[in-house]
Amino acid sequence: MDTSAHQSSRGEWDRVWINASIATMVAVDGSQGNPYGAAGQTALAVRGDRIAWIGTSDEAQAMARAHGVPVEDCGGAWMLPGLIDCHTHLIYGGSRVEEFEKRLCGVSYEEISRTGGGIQSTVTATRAADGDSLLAAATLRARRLMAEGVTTIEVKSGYGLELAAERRLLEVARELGRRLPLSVKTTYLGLHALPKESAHDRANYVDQASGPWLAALAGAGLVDAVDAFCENIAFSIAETERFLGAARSLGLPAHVHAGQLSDMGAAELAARFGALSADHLEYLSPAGAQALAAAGTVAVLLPGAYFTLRQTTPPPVPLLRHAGVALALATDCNPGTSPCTSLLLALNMGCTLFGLTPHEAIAGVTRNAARALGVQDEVGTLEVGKRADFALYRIDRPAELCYNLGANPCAGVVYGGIARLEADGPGGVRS
Ligand code: DI6
Ligand code: FE
Repeated sequence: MDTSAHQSSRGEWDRVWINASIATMVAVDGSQGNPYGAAGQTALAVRGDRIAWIGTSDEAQAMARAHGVPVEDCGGAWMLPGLIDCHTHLIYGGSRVEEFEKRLCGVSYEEISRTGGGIQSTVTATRAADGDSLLAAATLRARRLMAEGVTTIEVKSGYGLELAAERRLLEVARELGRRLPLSVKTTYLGLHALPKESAHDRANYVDQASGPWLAALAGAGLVDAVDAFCENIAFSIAETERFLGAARSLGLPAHVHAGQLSDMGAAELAARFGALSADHLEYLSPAGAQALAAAGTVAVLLPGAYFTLRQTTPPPVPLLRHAGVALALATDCNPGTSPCTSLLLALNMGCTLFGLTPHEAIAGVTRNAARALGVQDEVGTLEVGKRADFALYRIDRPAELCYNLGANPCAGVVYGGIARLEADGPGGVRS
């Protein structure tokens, strides 16, 4: 896409933002001075839901005066592409706060799972919840993400584990995208956990999830991609392969939960299927990293889960870097291992726990997160022709987004060219 400043006739702007420090997040090879892009360009114009022009504030003001274009003064705020949370389990019933509290009061994991805790308790609560209550709870979580400048999220199913409940989760995800100024990509996480009723019939569960359930959900237009938790406590390489093969035959792209607790070769499997992303990757071999690089599969790192599980082996970032794998970061928002609705906190953790540079971390929630969802032609960078999704931050430099612990410097969000300049907080998002 052309980032040059002269793409549209200035009379065709709907609105122009001036006096911003613009981080386009366009990859600039060998860029030393400003890896965030757009040095000297401080204005951005919008036409419809697209970015129409990027240039200097002087030019923008002259054109705005000549053509009567409305001007928004950013007052020196930093402008970034709308952030993308490319891995969430945002929709679920119930909460696991009691479990959290019990554990911290000395109750063992074994006791908790014997008494119905853990992932199965979320499955039970999710199956019992109706669409409206799932939507209400997910809306609250989505608004917390949006208040930080998030404009695109991925949402996985995986807490229904039976056709009707999985369908309800995916329908709620679609509804969320219709109701909020937020783009939602849906993922059918058919292989997340084995439901209790299938404890003695694994093969049948995998058959159902890969066959009739996948076909029905995809046929209803509810599935943008699929995902599987390939892990010794979840699903094997062979089971994951069966599921991904079924998805491929329907033309659906894949994500894979790979290497969270052990290296079973799930990254290589993801690469073999040309997956959009392989996620977690605390346990990854050099061959796995090479395979991801060769396939162009994005590594999605999830420091919230690493932190919550108090893991001590971080993903091998130097290995991934050296292999040339694109790195993304996400919240992994889920009730069990990452009850996190702050992508800015994930940025901080990506730097402090995993050793990403601030530039890598920010690319991981913009440009590379877009790639992880296959939406890089639409969003993820600020370029003429892309959707006008951007966020404004009151910060001195982009790294401040990673530096703060628990602050939200977002001063406004524009989604599809429509401004929401007031930082009106989680309750005040246009809907
Ligand atoms: N990896 C995780 O950490 C979560 N799911 C997954 O695939 C755990 C989900 C939960 O405990 O509810
Ligand atoms: Fe996850």
